[in-house]
Amino acid sequence: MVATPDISVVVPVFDEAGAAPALAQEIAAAFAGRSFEIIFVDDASRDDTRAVLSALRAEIPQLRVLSHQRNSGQSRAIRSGILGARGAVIVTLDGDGQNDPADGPALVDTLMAAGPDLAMVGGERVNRQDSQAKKWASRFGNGIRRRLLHDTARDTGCGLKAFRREAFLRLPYFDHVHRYLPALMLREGYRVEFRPVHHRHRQTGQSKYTNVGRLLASVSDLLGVMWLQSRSRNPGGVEEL
Ligand SMILES: Nc1nc2c(ncn2[C@@H]2O[C@H](COP(=O)(O)OP(=O)(O)O)[C@@H](O)[C@H]2O)c(=O)[nH]1
Ligand SMILES: [Mg+2]
Repeated sequence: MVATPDISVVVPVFDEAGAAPALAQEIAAAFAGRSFEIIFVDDASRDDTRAVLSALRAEIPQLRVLSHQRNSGQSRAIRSGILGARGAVIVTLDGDGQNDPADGPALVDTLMAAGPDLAMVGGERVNRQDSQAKKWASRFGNGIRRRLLHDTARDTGCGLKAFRREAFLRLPYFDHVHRYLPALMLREGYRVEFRPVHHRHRQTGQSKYTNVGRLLASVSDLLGVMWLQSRSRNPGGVEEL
């Protein structure tokens, strides 16, 4: 393992024993030739996820596995991974294999080519491979969120994102915060950009979210983020004399 990698790829997983090994191999192949680590965060899975990932460390030297004692959700798992990460650049992607790791390096390159004011390059799923009901709910939710928060994001549910660890650490945490990273980074005074990425069918395992569950959570989350925005003041830079 490299001493201090440039890039930490963080993958939240809950009951993804079927998808995780192939995904870890794909990530290692996609980032080959770069200085990176891969951090899978097992969120107290009920299947073999933990054991499967633990064994895989023998094959993939860059792989680290963090494990929650209690299930705490996708946002918390992402946060645990980022807190434990050593890279200055974080790449997140879903643990079910629906994001294509091969899209990751281009997001990182776009981020690194810009100045430090660009905090994040988020993926936007093109030709999304989900049920019609999920796509419809997502379009509806994204539309409302964008109108209320003015976060310029068309697809915050896309798990594939590259961002600066330091910028993430400045943001507040709440369950499902991973859908509000663009709004919260803009609030902090950063810029965010988006790039089209591929999307694939879920080959194994089951979706952990229902449209109704997501809708209920997003009502209070939207109100909470609007409150955060209303209470934000920005000094436009801090100068030491
Ligand atoms: N750590 C953690 N990850 C989760 C949880 N629920 C979902 N995920 C992960 O979040 C990603 C997206 O979830 P998924 O069920 O595929 O949602 P969908 O693609 O919108 O149907 C996958 O990597 C899941 O393993 C959870 O409770 N904890
Ligand atoms: Mg999925």
